[in-house]
Amino acid sequence: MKVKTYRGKSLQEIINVLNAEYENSYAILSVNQKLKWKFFLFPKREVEVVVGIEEKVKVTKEKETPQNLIPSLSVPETREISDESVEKFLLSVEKPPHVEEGKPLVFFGPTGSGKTTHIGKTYIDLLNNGIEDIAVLSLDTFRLGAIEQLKIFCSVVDTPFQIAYEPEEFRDIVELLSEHKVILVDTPGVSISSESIEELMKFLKATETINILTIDASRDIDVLERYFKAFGSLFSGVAVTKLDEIEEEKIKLIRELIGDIPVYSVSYRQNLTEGFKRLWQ
Ligand SMILES: Nc1nc2c(ncn2[C@@H]2O[C@H](COP(=O)(O)OP(=O)(O)OP(=O)(O)O)[C@@H](O)[C@H]2O)c(=O)[nH]1
Ligand SMILES: [Mg+2]
Repeated sequence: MKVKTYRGKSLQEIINVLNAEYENSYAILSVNQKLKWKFFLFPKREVEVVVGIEEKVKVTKEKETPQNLIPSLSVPETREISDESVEKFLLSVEKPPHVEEGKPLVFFGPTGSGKTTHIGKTYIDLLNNGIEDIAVLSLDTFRLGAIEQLKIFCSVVDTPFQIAYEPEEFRDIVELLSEHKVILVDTPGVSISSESIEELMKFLKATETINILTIDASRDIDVLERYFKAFGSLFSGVAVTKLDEIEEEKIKLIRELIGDIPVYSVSYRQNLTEGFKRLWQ
């Protein structure tokens, strides 16, 4: 399955194009509506649809695509970090060691740092690179709706999804899923408080995992520094999110902060199908 983003004036318009191109072999993963300001006064409504498409289906009527409905890569967003800056950053950082098959990648970090989005982006990136044998697991049991987000995503992309409420359950589920090439684990947001770290530790001790501290690049450097100190003993690497929300200069500070800690992946767009680079293999 490939995942693509379409933008147009209305959902119906996008559906018409999808029907013409892919008949029934697509699934809508998410729908968003945005107002785009043009010439300051006149907002333009834009609908953004993320779609999963069966790869075997051939695009038959390409010519019928309306001019105003172009796959997202060709639509520039208002605030963009240059790809060169991201590339430069990625070239300078430490690469993570090879990830053993079936070893869970646990994304943990502060609330709102982009963990769940990062799992979605990782999933799509793997899929687009031919890796389909993926399972998703969530420890995110505290927040209403938090599980739903991933559960719906997994059901649409037809991927095993499990929830672990207790450390022992986590260990058992990981064992059960160990046949999968990649296991992605979402977690509840943690604060620097020892209580929330201890809670997470119980799970991480239950089985062998690769723990990835997910940091939001737009947070103040001293706040990030505190997270590095608090979680220092816990993680094998970092995932850096929201690089699109910072000025070019700040990338250097983030780079300094990371030092020789391996960077597993970075994201620099809110959208699931864009702005993501994975360094782990
Ligand atoms: N601009 C931008 N926004 C992002 C990026 N990654 C995530 N976001 C946004 O950040 C917000 C929080 O993302 P989540 O994935 O829900 O964060 P989380 O860490 O799972 O949050 P909790 O589960 O509440 O701890 C959402 O609005 C995302 O769309 C990114 O790379 N760029
Ligand atoms: Mg989350």
